[in-house]
Amino acid sequence: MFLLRANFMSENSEKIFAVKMRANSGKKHISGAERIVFEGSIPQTVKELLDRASLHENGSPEEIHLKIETINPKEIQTFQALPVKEEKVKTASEGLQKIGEILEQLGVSSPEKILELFKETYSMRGAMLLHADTLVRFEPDKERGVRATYMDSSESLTKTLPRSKKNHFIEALVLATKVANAPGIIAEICISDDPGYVTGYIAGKNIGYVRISKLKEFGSPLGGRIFLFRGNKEEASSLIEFLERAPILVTQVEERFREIFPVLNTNVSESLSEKLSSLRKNHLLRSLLTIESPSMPKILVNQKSLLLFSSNNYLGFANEREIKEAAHKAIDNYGFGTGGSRLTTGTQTPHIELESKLAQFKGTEGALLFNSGYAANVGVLSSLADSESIIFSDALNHASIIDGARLSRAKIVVYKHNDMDDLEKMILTHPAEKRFLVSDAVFSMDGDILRYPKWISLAQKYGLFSIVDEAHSTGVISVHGITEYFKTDKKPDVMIGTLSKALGSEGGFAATSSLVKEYLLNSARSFIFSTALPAASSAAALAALRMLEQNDERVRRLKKNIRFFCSALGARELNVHSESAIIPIEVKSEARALKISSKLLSEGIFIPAIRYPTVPKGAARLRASLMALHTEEELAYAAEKIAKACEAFP
Ligand code: WAQ
Ligand code: MG
Repeated sequence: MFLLRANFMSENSEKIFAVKMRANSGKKHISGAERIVFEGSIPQTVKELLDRASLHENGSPEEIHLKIETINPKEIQTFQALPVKEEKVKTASEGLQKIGEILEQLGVSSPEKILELFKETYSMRGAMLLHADTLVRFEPDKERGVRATYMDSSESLTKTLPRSKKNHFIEALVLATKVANAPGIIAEICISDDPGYVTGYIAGKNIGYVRISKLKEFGSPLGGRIFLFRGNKEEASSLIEFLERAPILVTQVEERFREIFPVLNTNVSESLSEKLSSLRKNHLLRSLLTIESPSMPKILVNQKSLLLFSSNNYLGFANEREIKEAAHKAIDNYGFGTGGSRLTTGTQTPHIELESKLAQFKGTEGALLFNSGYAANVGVLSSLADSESIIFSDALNHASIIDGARLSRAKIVVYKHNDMDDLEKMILTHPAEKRFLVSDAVFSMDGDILRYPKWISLAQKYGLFSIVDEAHSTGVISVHGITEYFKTDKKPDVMIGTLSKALGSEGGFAATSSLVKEYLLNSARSFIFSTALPAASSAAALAALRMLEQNDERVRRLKKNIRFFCSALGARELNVHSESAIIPIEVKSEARALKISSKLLSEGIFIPAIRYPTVPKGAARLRASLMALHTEEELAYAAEKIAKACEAFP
């Protein structure tokens, strides 16, 4: 202790400062933190504290208070961090009971009464200062409580640890060490007021820092601190003086930290929660919606009926009697799980039947099933292209194409969205032995259609291996997809597709030549290392393909709905255009998109807000997708509500 003190003095060319930050929104406290640092670290420290103030789960602050004060190095006292012991408990009451037991060991006669007093600490900014035996309170200001302050870990002086990350444990240990060393204190009990933090502690000079894994229910904002002491009124005042004035540095905090947290895990989870708060702050946090019914125009959410404009079940096949019966029958004949990957023991008759049907449907020599459209793109691109290849990829291609291209290690050349001049320029300026051209047939976020005739002629002119992803085109822009839509015989080398959208089932596929199919079967890792889809999925898709070929009525109804909906929106001055079932309504800002979408939700219409990173920042939109089964009344009603919601949030 003396050595360290001498050290500060010899370095007194550099002054020492306390830097404190407190952020609030009106009367609501949002966050607070403090540091003790050398003068040179002030800018960095201020930056970290400001970042922290603006990134708190409690909300964004209206005011941030910063206070920077010099500290007399001679007054600084140092204490070794309390030893830490962990108590894992299952329930909060078990945790509180642990505290009761420790208090009894300390000779406190009424632990339950003390714990009950936490009800009163809830609204306090500081701690309750309580006589351990008489339970008399000694805070001069009972609403505020007593605050321990002017303290930090000694490491922050000598190292520039990146400490912007909120670390409950480090800060609590520093505070607990100061409090435990205060004259007359016998223990401190702490429950966080943070709804997401249920770990708390009891600490004292004789008991150390006893970390208790659960002291309250997750989600509860109840918390507080109670300092227990023994002494008279005068002793209480000098105790308060010490807590509120004496500058303290705590040594060995990092060491304690490493003792209880495996280094990596802690850093990872800390950075995860930071990333999540930043997403929340930028209106980019996602969560799940639970639907209690089939994916149809009307769905049940929380037992409430909603109009759904966000399903890829374009033709309604996901809930079609004939198709469900085919799946039931397959379950009866083949069971549900397949028990193996396709190359080991997972191939059953319906897989083979479906593959040959898909080949016939797409007019290719063969087709290979994958577990999803995503798996198909990833598998096909990563196995066909290699580090010597170039992949020319549309700027708005789906994430699964991007991921597959990245996995292949090929050079990726991105050309402007649907811009055939730019594509040709890129082709001319990027020579390579093996070149691939890949595009969505219908772009998933904009709903526009690939300029296929020009695109395929460029591929053929320059000898590029061409891959089209037909996820949103098959059964939508025409029965068979993009080549039929443009009435051309020129086929790409591979057509990727999905069974999970218009076909109402689950899985993906690649329709291609026998040669490519055989190669994929031997090398596409997402194919090789996945358990085969249930036979029921194949049987359902097979039934859907048959229905689709027998009668294109659903496709025609879907197209009619698209035209009707676009003109209903157009009549209300929302200019939208689409020939696919995806109809984007631009709203630009992420916050506005969320507001409009939640207003619509409150009116019983589900249209999701699509935000970064799915679309570029500032290009947020509502993305309506239509089904053949929507009625004109439903479409007209939604168009009216959408237009009104857009007006309500300009
Ligand atoms: N001095 C006195 N009391 C304080 C102070 C302070 N500097 N700061 C907060 N309090 C009081 C106030 O009433 C709060 O409502 C309450 O304590 C809880 O504060 O090992 O996050 O900042 O992982 O919410 C415990 C860490 C974290 C356990 C505690 O406290 C662990 C925490 P919070
Ligand atoms: Mg808190």
